[in-house]
Amino acid sequence: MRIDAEPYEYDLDLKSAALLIIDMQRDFLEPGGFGEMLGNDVGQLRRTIEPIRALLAAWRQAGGLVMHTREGHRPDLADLPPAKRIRGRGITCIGDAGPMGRILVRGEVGHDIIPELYPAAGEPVIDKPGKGAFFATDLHAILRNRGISQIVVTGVTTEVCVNTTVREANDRGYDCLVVADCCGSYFPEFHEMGLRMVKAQGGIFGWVAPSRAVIQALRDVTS
Ligand code: TIU
Repeated sequence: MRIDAEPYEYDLDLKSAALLIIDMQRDFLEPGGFGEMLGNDVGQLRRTIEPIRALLAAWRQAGGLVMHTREGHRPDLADLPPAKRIRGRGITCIGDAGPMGRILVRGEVGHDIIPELYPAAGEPVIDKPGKGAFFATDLHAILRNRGISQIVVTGVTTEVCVNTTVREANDRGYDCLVVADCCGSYFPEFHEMGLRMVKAQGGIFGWVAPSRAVIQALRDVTS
């Protein structure tokens, strides 16, 4: 399945591919969570919801593997680096009570994935303590056990968790296709540069394509 991508076409093999949806959690996309705690306008990220929803529907329809990640920490905060706890130096810190429960803590309402993109039964959810989805998680083992070598990457934020994960994946030998309009940042210029960094130098970390190119390819195989 050829997808029109940059810097050149991406040859998607659905049986060897996973759609990875990174950190589409209330804590990043709704007021009162971690994103706002850091001083960000969470409205910047919400434009990604509809494109991801459409791609997710097409991917599920085609029978592809879907995986989700969530950034967050143990309720006892034993896995939280001290510098990360006070990041932003605001009034509230990770682990403090907020309107959606304790900020960035597993099991709290704010930590969970937004209802629009909620995981379906059987779709693996990876809980990660860091920015990269491979650090201190079983993502690599799950992908290998399922014979996955290609990752179609979506989610937030482009220059933080998406870029970190793509770099980790690239060094582990995965071919990453980043879906441009399905990623977002609190800073539009960082989003733009985050995508450019992936596809520069002949695709130094991977490929970039718009969701319409991926959805079109999926429709061609399912019709
Ligand atoms: N702050 C910011 O842009 N992002 C994060 O802290 N985590 C993710 O990107 N998920």
